Amino acid sequence: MDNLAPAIHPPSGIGDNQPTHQEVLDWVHEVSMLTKPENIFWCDGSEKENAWLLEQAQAQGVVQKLNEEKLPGSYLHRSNPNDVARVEQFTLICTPTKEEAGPTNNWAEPAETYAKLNEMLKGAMEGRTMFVIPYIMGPPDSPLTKVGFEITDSIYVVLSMRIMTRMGTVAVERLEKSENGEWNRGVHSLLDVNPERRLICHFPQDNAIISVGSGYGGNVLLSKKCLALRIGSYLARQQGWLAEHMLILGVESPEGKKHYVAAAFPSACGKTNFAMLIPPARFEGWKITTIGDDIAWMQIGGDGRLYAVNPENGYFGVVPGTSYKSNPNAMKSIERDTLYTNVALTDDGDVWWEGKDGAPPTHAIDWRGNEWTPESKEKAAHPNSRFAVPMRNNPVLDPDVEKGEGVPISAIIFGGRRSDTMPLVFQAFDWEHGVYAGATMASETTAAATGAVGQVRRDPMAMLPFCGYNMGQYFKHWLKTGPRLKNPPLIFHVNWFRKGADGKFLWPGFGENMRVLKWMIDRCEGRGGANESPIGCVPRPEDLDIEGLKEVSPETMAELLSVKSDEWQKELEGQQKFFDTLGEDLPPEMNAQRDKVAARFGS
Ligand code: OXD
Ligand code: MN
Repeated sequence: MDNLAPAIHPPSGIGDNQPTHQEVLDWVHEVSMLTKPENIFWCDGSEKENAWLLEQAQAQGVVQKLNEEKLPGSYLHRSNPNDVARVEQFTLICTPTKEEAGPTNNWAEPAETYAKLNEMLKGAMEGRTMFVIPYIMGPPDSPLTKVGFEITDSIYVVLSMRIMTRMGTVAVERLEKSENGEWNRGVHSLLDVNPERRLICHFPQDNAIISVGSGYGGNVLLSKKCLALRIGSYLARQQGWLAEHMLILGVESPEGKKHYVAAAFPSACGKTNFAMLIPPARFEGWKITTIGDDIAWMQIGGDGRLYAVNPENGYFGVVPGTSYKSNPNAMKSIERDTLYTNVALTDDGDVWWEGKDGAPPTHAIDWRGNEWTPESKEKAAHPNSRFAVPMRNNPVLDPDVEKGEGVPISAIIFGGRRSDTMPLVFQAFDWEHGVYAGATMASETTAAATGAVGQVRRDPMAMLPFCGYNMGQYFKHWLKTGPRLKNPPLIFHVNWFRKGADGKFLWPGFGENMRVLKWMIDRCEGRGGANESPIGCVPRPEDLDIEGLKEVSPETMAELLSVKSDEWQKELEGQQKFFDTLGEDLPPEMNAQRDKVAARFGS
């Protein structure tokens, strides 16, 4: 754990790469006058710096080196047990008016919040080192790329940001060349890692973030959820692009025809697995490649298509359940250069988690640092334990991942974790209907955020915890984007998680999802049959290639693709209730689409 680790003093040539940009210098000076660190460490992202920081982090017990033969270049970090997930109730959007943040966000008045945070940050870094991390989000030569600076007193944050972003001199250079001078100010302090003093605050108008009291990735790697999604979505609306909680993958046919697809699923619904999918034997010659596993920034290209970049440089994935069965490419990616958080440590310096291939170890140290055996009641790894790994480790990384203009998107997929109601897949009739399908997305909750697990909650476009402004305005921005596209992507909705009467999943998921993806690609190419149902175009069983998929009987297939009127009456009521909470900003098109579905059901 890195709570209150004392200051570290680098030798000359490390930590002294201070930029000359006056605004950055003034801001760092101001924060240091408030937080009173013992020293300031200017990060440059170099190998030399990283090696030195890793030594210090080990000496301070912040990370532990893992077995070099089994997991070269890999480390384990344990977070404070009270600090293992995002905290949505303490995540604030601080816009001048409450209305701008909208009813789905926790709003706080900016001036009052700054005052409160300044009070909390007074002297917060005394006796400690303040790190300044310059980073960019996006490929170095993309017009979408954004510059950020994060100040932190956590060495774990520095080590993680080096994996998750393009960090160091590249950001300083980009800022020097920038025409609009736009850059994000992020301040993070662990304080005393006290849940009572934990706040993740966003100031979209100031392009600023202040996060205190947590050391958990989603709350403190300010590049990711805070900048790339919450502030990003706010900037995207102003600047006419889209910042979305979506993976991006490439699908290449044996003939070499390639499509790119972006997909939004709520946290811990298998985005990383889907982004690295290995097609089953039946699809020999098909290739899936990854552009990104969590976030997509998309803009309209000169040809009127939607183009996407992945702003990140690494993956911050959920570990439990990752195995050679569920995601062989992730397993290969995390064999080296990986920073693990809150997994179990085996006696030979390897890592273990529930759902890993093979038998559990007979003895391990669990994520809390306690002795663990298979008889223990506690989990060995926390359900939201994570890996942070550079994307270049991914064996199926797409060759165009660094392309500044991005990759053209043929299809957008929305999906959630639903035991019933939602068929395996359907296609929206058009862009507006697709926006409604995204706006009404719902999912059963998981361990990626604190709170009850397993309850259905509406999570429009998987952005409920990440939209930095009013959700109704966000839907409007989506609605406006469609007509600006000459050749818009088709929009689909999937559900890998439907269950039968026995409570078991009906669809095997993982690599077999290729079969559904193939149908979507067929639809993009003007092929692929479907039935027009009240909720959209649903494939008939014969439209999906399920050859070789023995575990799915014709009855199961029929159940998976069924659209049941009684379930949908309930669903439409749930949608209505959600829409009602969005108040006057909800675009009328959303209720109109809902009414059309009801009318198609004849109600
Ligand atoms: C994540 C999340 O960590 O969505 O990606 O919670
Ligand atoms: Mn996510």
